[in-house]
Amino acid sequence: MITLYGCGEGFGLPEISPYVTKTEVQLKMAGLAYEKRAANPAEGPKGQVPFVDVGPLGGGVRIGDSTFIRGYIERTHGVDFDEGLSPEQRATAWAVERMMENHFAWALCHERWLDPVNFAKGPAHFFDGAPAAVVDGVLAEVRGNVRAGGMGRHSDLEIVALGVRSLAAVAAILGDRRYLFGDRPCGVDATVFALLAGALTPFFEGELRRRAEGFGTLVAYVDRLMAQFYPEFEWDLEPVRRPVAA
Ligand SMILES: N[C@@H](CCC(=O)N[C@@H](CS)C(=O)NCC(=O)O)C(=O)O
Repeated sequence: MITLYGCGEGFGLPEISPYVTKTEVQLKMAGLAYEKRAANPAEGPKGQVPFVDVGPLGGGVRIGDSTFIRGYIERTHGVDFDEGLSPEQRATAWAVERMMENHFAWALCHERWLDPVNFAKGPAHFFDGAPAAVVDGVLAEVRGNVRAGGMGRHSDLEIVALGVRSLAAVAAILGDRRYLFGDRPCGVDATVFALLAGALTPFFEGELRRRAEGFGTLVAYVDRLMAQFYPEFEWDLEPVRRPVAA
């Protein structure tokens, strides 16, 4: 039995962490049974979620990082998430995955963590009950990480502009297809779905979300994959779609 450790439902999403969502969707794509538990990222082998425990009765080997978990699933369970893709499509899939996880995700992190209103209603609750100094320390660390990743060196408008370029790139690759590379989902669909759902959740306000809402094909793509992989979850984009009263 595989045990998947993540954050759990929240922020208007079936899973708070986009990386955990990616792994969960890939487990569902592979048709593998798994159990899900909430964990403190520090308990994972890389100090982050997701991580999985793949031993019997949850006492076995722990693997951290969504990309290495994917590799484990593919090697151990005879799955190729990119089956049927040409070498060029596989290369594009990898490039899109890196763009979304290592670039777009920083724009999302900036909107969620460094906008004071979004932070207060969302991530701040990870630290409920903690002294203010602890919260300030975490925020300083996040700000440092966003800056070290490069994104935090830009103005708010520049960060949104970079995020929008990634959205436009994904929309161009998707075209009018059901999934990124055709009629069946491949590995990178899990990543793209996870990051786009994170950007679109009506739980947070922000320019990046507003710009994401403007990509109708991406909104429909997230709706589709949400219904397919989280049919039990009430994905409520109504506040986003409802016309704003004059
Ligand atoms: N490269 C990692 C990224 C995972 C990641 O950034 N996880 C975040 C939650 S969204 C985390 O655990 N952050 C806690 C930390 O870095 O201390 C993956 O693909 O799994």
